[in-house]
Amino acid sequence: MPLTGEYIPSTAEWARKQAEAFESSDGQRANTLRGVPIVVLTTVGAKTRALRKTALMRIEHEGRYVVVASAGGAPDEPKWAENMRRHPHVELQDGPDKRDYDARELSGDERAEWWERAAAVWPDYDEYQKRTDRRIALFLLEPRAR
Ligand code: F42
Repeated sequence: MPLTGEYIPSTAEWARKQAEAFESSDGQRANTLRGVPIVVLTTVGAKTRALRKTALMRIEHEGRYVVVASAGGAPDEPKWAENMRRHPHVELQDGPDKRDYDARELSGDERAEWWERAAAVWPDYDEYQKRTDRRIALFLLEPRAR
């Protein structure tokens, strides 16, 4: 069941533009960052309950995805992370495919395994983690039963 609600654009202009161009072109445009594929995550706002759309690096393995709340290693966690803790039902668009997922925050060995996969796709994640005392959260997205 797709998410419904008012869409409120991100205040990060560059990221908003990429998310909107990607979504409006069915994933045909604005679909990479420095040549690496991206996806667009839709979350329900923790406070507004509005739809929030976020461009993120595409990290996929056997039909499941992980999203990395790095925000470039900024001290503050990206807002979409708390949205997902409050409302784990999310949508993810990969190319033309938009599906519903349940988000679950990772820890322990499972987190370490997926961190390796994430850093293999986007090595800067290791740099981002060095820049902040904040432990960068990883969320696993598992397909919801249709
Ligand atoms: N960010 C990452 O963290 N990881 C990535 O892998 C990543 C890849 C990526 C690729 C391409 C690209 O264009 C951007 C990429 N980004 C990546 C940046 C990402 O798209 C986001 O811009 C970034 O993670 C910051 O996310 P954010 O949710 O903090 O966005 C801010 C700028 C924002 O939009 N804030 C809103 C605002 O009004 O200031 C609020 C958004 C929100 O969700 N509000 C909540 C609500 O209820 O609506 C309330 C939140 C609260 O508790 O206050």
